[in-house]
Amino acid sequence: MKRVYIDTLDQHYDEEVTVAGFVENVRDLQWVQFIVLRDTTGKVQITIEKSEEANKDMVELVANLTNESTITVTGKVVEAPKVKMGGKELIPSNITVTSTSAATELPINIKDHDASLLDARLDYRWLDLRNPYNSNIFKVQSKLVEAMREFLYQRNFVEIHTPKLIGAASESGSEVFEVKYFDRLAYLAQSPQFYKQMAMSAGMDRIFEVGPVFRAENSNTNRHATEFTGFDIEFSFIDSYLEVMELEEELLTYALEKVKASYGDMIQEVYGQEVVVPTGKFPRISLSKLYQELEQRYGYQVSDDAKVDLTTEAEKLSYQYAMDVYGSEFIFVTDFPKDKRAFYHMRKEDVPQGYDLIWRGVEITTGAQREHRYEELKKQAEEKGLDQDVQFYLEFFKYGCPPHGGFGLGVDRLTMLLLGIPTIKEGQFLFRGPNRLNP
Ligand code: AMO
Repeated sequence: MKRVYIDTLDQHYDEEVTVAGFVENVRDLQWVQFIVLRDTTGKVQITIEKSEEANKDMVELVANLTNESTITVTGKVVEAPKVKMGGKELIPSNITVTSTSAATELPINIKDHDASLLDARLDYRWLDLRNPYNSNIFKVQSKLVEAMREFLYQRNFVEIHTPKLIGAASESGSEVFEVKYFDRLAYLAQSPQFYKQMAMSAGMDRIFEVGPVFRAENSNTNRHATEFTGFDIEFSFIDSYLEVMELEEELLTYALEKVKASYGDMIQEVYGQEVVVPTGKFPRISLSKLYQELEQRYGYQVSDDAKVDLTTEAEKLSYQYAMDVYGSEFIFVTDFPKDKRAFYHMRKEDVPQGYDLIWRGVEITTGAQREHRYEELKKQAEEKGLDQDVQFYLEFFKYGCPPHGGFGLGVDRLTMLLLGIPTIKEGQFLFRGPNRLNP
């Protein structure tokens, strides 16, 4: 089928074209019938004069057409200044119904994204995503990921694909899903961490992966999912984790610039969010200094026990702090205590050489320089009681491995924050959480 998209109809006045999409609405009046046809780029009115003898069959077809059926329409594009939908209409010579929607009433309201309960919307996600407010989220997400990939390709990074079925728990040993694997157990990867480091040991120098990440976390928050898309990067021959932070600054600045150029106006108009492209380095602060600042400036107090990590409230307030003091939406937090960080983070004077990056008050990244020296790494794994679980991983470091570092970004969180949507459930094509495995 030689088909044109609705947003290009302006280039086809007085020509005959074919369009295809969903029937958003049908009005059957005494003398005329109107269809609102929707494709992924927009909507157009199709007008059928009932009195025209040639339209007889078409008129009958339209009289029985249900909303959300799919049709293919061939017709002439004509200027019609009075028509609200772009000042044009399509006068059809042929309409073919390619699928019939079972109901005139849908199980959820797809015209107003706020009208139905979120759970019902997720149950009928394929209908929910027919609302452009919801599906445009993925156009933006796609652009964001494309831009990040592009940035890395330009810098000679190689995209790899690591297995998600693994023989031993990765990272921490907790929060891991077990799966039956023939007559034994396998696990779903909690991150590509070990394999991206293996690529460093393999001499691949600079790699990244965009792929599924599984976490058996029973968290019902607006930012947690049990499966999400991780954007993971690793590169070799670094002197310090500061280089990892620099790469991330550049990557995000590049990606936001590209997203703004393509969708900045739409994001402002539809989601009410400005895409702010960072203009310089992101501010950096140690965890303990951050707590001091939050207390002094905003009276935020927590027990010393809580100060060993970022509380959700501290994350939120760190956004205010970064904006008030630096005019930055991003802030790097460093110098976490070693028992709160992964065993594979390199330590200097016992301080893990890593960071969290907070954007608009939510953690989007953990990154670090890794411990690449076999003996040290083994010791750090033993300290956390993980040395048995990670034995296969320790092998990667026995036969030489360059100093390296990297970070992991959550694509779904980035999407949610970029568009200011209230929950990660809407930033994922299909949300997976403790209580949701369907559709
Ligand atoms: P971390 O566990 O911090 O680090 O994960 C990296 C980023 O992934 C996102 N994220 C999540 N998104 C949605 N739901 C979740 N349950 C969830 N958990 C994490 C966040 C987070 O910052 N291996 C390290 C990364 C590295 O050091 O390279 C890791 O996985 O945006």
